[in-house]
Amino acid sequence: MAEILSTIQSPKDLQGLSYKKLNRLAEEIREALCQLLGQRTAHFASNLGVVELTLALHTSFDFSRDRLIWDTGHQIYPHKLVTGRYHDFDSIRTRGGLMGYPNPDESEYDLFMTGHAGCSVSVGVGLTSADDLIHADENRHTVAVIGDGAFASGIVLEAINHAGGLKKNMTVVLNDNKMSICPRVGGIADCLDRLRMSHLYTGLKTEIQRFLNQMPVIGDPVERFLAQTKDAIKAGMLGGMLFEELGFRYIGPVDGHDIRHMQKYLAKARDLDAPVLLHVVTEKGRGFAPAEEDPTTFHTPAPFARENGTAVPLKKQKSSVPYTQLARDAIGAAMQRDPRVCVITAAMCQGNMLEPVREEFPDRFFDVGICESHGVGFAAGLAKAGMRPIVDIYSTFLQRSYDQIFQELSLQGLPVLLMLDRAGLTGPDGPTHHGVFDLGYLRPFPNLTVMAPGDADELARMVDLALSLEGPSAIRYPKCVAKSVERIASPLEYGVAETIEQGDGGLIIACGTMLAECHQAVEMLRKEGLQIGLINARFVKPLDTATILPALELAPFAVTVEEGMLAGGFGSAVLEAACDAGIETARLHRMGISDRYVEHGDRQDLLAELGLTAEGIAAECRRSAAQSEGPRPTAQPTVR
Ligand SMILES: Cc1ncc(C[n+]2csc(CCOP(=O)(O)OP(=O)(O)O)c2C)c(N)n1
Repeated sequence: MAEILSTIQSPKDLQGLSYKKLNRLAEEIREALCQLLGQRTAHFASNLGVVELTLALHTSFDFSRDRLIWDTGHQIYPHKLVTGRYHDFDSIRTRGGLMGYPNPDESEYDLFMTGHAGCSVSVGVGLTSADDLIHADENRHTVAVIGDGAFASGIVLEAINHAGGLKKNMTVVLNDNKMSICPRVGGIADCLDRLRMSHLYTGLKTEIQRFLNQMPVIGDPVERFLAQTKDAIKAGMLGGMLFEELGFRYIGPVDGHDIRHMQKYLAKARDLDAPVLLHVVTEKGRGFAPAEEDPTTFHTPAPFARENGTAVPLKKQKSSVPYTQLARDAIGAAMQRDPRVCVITAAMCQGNMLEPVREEFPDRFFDVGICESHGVGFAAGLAKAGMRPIVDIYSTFLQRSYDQIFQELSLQGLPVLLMLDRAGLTGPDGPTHHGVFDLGYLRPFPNLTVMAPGDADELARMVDLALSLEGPSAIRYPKCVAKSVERIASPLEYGVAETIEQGDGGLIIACGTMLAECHQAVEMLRKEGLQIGLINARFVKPLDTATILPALELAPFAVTVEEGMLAGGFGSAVLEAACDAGIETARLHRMGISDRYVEHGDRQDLLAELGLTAEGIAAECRRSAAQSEGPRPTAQPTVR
């Protein structure tokens, strides 16, 4: 089936192809995408939507010298397929295989490793400016491709402001498919909706048809349609003028599935002496009916088989409950109990599994779009006025809000709860998405309580505790099925760790859900005759020095275990506390992620490579036990 695609070694091979062949190639690319989704979870609907756009871009420019930046980068699969990676495509998102995002190590056509939304225009402005200074005679052109969801990020508006002022020629292709992962939100979304209705859009007829179908039956639909279309065209022109006022030339809306049409406007954009916003209208999920109908589910669907145009899930949904769901349930329960509690997501309603909460509490559910920094600032305002906001954002994306956590939350001491989902290794998305920096970036704030549930049973209790606090707090939990660690659990008390096992052969201090692996390691070692103590830290800040330090002092060795960067992390906190208390630290070993980026791959495989499994932890204990001189004689701990 991949008759043409299999012959494309580089975009240069696209140059001689007729439109008929390019359109056939588009079909083959879609087929390759569908086949991949039979094998594993991957980004799907966004990629189906940009097939023609990708071909138009690569036939209009030579990106071995011109510059192409894919914003976010999750829609890069068709680009990978035509830039020499067709034969490796099956390996995408697997350990050692192609990355699911742009990766400069894979191809000269991937300029930046991206993964977080909103970076493309800033980077593009930088490239354009440098090319003007360094490669002035080479006439390189920069193109940033950005979706309408990412387009509303604050950083994009900052970049547009800058580019409009610099007035240098570059092209921002706004890929407008009306969707973020969920339907896009906000005033810019409304503005784009009206722009889509303006006269330049060649797909207007279909749009009219859809529009009429959606009209309520009261009144005369045709009359109402005409009135609204007139308004839309007027507003559309004004919307275009908005970009013009900002210093951009606005072209569009253009049908993003018409290669010839896009080539025409890309050439126009290249030749204008100004930054250009090319507004391209595409359909997310294009070419596969189930994805067209439900682009949210098909943003990153689980593997499926195609049967008569439908998608049949291949794997049974896991029946076990992930931490994300426990978090969602705890949030919902808190909102049920307390009308001051509200929840904020940054375009990740689906990923955060918050749909039922959105349904039940529409007034207290806020999707701020891909605007994490605004989300935290917004929460601060809500808290100041008396609400109890919960900001539910993936660990990696919360990094975007660092200054708001500092200025608007911590400095004000406001009671906002940050829920850091996907904290730890996230698996196939890779280094752009691993949530491994949070402990390092949250620990320095003096009044921020930082918790990490040791197991399934602690998460909801931590949410309740956090909501009872008068200051800011954070709870981190990973992307995995929630496990329970069998024990008689002690009640959750503020700032108090839980001692699960006593043992004079050594000590493990577990941070967060590493507890289950640590617990298993203790059991394995016990069978070998090594009695290891186990502490479930529960609190990263404040650290329970009253429990941890005496145990540390008595133990022949101690190991801290965390799913995150070692620099500034939980182990560092223990090390600092020990050092401050004058306890010898040579026998304290920290397990976690050393000074490097972790690649993409199956989460469990990645953890195993890092030694963050029961076997790995047990092995570290055996090594440490062998190095230590046996139990130390000190009877009295010096710190209490
Ligand atoms: C800073 C940041 N927040 C959240 C995400 C998660 N995310 C990945 S793709 C996506 C939707 C992007 O929508 P859009 O830009 O319109 O692209 P589309 O998928 O519709 O083509 C989101 C929210 C991210 N990658 N980066």
